[in-house]
Amino acid sequence: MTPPHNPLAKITVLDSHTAGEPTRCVLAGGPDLGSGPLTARLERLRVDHDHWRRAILCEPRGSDVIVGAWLLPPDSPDCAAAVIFFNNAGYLGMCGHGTIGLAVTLAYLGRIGPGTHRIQTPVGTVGVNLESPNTATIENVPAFRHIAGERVQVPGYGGFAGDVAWGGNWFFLIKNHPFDLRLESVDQLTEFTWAVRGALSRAGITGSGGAEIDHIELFSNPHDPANHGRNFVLCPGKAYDRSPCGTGTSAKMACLVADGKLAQDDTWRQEGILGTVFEGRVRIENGQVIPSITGSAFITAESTLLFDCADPFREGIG
Ligand code: PYC
Repeated sequence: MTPPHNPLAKITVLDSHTAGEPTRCVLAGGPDLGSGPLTARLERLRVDHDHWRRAILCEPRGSDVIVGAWLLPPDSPDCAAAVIFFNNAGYLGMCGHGTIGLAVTLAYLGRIGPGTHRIQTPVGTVGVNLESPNTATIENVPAFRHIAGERVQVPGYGGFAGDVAWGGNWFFLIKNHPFDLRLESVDQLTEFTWAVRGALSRAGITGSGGAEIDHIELFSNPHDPANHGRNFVLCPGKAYDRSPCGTGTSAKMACLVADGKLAQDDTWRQEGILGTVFEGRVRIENGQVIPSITGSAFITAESTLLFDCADPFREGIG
């Protein structure tokens, strides 16, 4: 008799969205990444088990928009958890919306309570203050502007100036452009920002140490006067961030501090393309800009992903 199903594996996930941007938190199942420093475990996932990233996030079980948050035991006793963020294209250093989603997920599971916690990420330990079951403030890794006003020639569009900044990922931030940042224009915004990314790469414009700039961020005036600015962020796998982007807001605040336009404890209300808002602040410590981002997340699903040996798409499409 042929068995009806032949599961290769089961992976338990909890899905949430933060300001509209989804996060899939991997709770159990999947490969053993061993122990030791988180960067070594990320390397094991990247080199030996990358098919699991695609299987969990890409179609037919996921989509280009989802960011994965692989929950792991911390290797430091003062941390509540460790996490590796990933998407349809690869791995992220940090993820602001994802960390808020993770905090709300851990609260939903009863693994953390109200108050402050520390979470390890591959680019450093971040702080989380769980303020309510759905709201958290994260304290990010230090952010900084690497290059101010770099010009790039974008084929078909012309020349644009932007700042190169780190907010846990590398960003190119453009203020002056001809586009209206509204949902109806996302195809046009995606094509433009994708062209900017290609132009930066061809021109050899990078973050420090030659790091690829894989997030492009456009700014405009906010639609809601209660906010300070609106953004559109293109993520590395060509999906746009539905949220105002925590690492992108961190990079923006580092540029504002460098320009003398934001000081410690000022509030920066960053509106995203859906109109949702992250509230940002900075702390300056030993000359470093340490951003905080407050946002809300909601649990959307508790699921078990099944991977059948006979399924031609068990490792995802793409
Ligand atoms: O919130 O930092 C963020 C983020 C990065 C990519 C998608 N969201």
